[in-house]
Amino acid sequence: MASSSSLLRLTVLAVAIAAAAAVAGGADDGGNQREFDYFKLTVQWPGTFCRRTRHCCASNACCRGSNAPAEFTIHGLWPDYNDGTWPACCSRSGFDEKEISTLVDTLEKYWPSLSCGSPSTCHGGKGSFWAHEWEKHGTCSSPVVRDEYNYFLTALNVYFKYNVTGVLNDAGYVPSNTEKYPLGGIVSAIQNAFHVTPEIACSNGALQEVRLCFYKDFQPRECKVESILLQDMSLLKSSCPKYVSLPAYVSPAGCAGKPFSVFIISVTW
Ligand code: U2P
Repeated sequence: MASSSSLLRLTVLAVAIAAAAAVAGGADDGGNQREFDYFKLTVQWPGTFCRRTRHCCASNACCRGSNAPAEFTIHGLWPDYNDGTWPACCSRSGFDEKEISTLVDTLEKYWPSLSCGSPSTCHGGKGSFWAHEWEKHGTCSSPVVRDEYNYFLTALNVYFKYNVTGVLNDAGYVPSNTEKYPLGGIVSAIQNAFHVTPEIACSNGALQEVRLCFYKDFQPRECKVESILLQDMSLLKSSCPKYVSLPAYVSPAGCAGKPFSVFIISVTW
């Protein structure tokens, strides 16, 4: 018969193994991650992002010269928890570009990669920006978003419906390499349009990302529950100064729109 101290040791071991499995869930099959609470659509500003481009490549939309994106583009549609954390890598369902072949042209335009790097995917590899977003976030979006195709299509639909670029332009916040705009004014413009407060992220004083949150039926909601809002006051603590820039796109030095001219030739012929 087991002594009470060995029973205790076994219990402690079992609890430790269970806890480790829960933390590691994202890296494995993700089966033990609980269902998410809400969605967050994050859009990024190419004018800010493209300033950091050091070299060009065909996969980087910053390198498209005059055809580079002039609107906010999608970073991702992320399932999140109310406590400010999020699940990741929820299944072994690897990215398959064939499944979204009918969406590729639209995704190239509105959900392009803004860098040449290959981000990590969930199971030890590297892949495209889309592969990263699907494996890390898309796989955690069920049961609302059933499969890869539906995940990308849903993100596009929400992005088109909640047009951050249009709202900011209409409020007079247009790309400029000389102006600075009040962060409060930008937030108010989005609040007035969508009746929720966005999260805003900046890089070196320039607006980099706008994040909008949604219930699972894609009605807009606040990103954080009130108690968390009070705790961290995400806006006040944001990476943004009181006045932010919205940089106009400048072709990255040394890129000279090269991959774009290759693209033109293939289209013309
Ligand atoms: O903010 C840095 C990175 O953390 C991930 N993130 C952030 C907030 C959130 O609500 N959910 C979330 O997943 C993003 O990771 P990525 O998709 O870029 O790998 C975000 O960029």
